[in-house]
Amino acid sequence: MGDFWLPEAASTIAPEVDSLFLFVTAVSAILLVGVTGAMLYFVYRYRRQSPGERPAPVEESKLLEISWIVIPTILVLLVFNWGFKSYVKMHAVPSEAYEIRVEAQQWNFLFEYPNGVTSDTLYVPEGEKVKMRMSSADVLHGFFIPAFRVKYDILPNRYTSVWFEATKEGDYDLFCTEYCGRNHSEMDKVVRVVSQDAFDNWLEEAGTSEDIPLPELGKQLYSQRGCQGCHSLDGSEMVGPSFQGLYGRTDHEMSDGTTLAVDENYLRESILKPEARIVAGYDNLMPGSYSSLSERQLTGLIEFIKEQSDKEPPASDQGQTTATN
Ligand code: HEC
Ligand SMILES: [Cu+2]
Repeated sequence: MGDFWLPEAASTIAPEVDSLFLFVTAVSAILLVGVTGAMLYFVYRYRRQSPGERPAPVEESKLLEISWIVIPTILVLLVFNWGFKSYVKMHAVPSEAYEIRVEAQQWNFLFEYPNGVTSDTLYVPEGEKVKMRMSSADVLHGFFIPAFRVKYDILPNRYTSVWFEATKEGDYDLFCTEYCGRNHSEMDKVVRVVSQDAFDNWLEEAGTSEDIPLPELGKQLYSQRGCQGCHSLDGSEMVGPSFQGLYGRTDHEMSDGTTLAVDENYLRESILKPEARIVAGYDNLMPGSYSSLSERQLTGLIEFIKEQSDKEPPASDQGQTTATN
């Protein structure tokens, strides 16, 4: 368990975060002591000792001036470089990561695994990269696992994600870190890190529940909600573009000439707000009525569309569908 100073470090990124934190703290402490000490010494050393005394003229010292510019600059750039590298590592989700869905709502977290199992304790296998794909059914929430040193906002109307690799079996805390209403303080859950075998067993056992898996749900909705009337799965053109090979495209052209990468947020927007961006070569004919789909139905459709593609997801995984010219 942790100590008075920091919580236990139980993920691959944690030691990196901690060493940077310790470095910044140590440098700050040294500077604090140095500056305060020099100040106190000068107050004593140069105090006025007789009523008529005036300060001696001060000579400029090039060496001193250069050093108090250069040394702090080096320190600041060091911290920037170090922090930026860790930041990139934390936010570039490895493509092979195991994906768990997080649905936050007032005041609960629900975790959903690829086979459709849902649970309110987050089970993760030790030594495996895990990606959390998160969305909120209502307001802004936060996702924070102190022992893993991961923290990210969960937003309504879009996905955000974090990833981590747990290094030690055990139970850890998970909190919401955005004030989200009356019972915000009750939004705490347990993260249970178990061995890969124990995880597989748990998942299989829990899988005997009657919840149907997301892609299966998406497939049902695809026919029930009429998508199949306008979108084929085999590449053939209908009123709308085919879903075959759609997800993961990085050069998807819009009617205004921009191209974008097709990720989950683009699919989400295309279903909820079809008028926001029109695919090149098509008309704005898609009904705008799908905004009434539940979060789970929407995710099901997106998972189903993803299954129609064998492409890797686009590299930018932090939410934005960036349009470029
Ligand atoms: C009446 C026909 C119609 C129906 C029904 C329809 N769509 Fe569409 N859809 C379109 C058209 C036309 C476009 C292309 C124009 C645009 O981007 O708005 C489109 C675009 C899309 C896109 C973006 C495709 C791309 O290539 O970028 C997605 C994703 C999508 N639809 C999903 C769905 C889903 C899911 C359903 C069912 C819940 C559905 N659509 C039902 C006509 C339809
Ligand atoms: Cu919350």
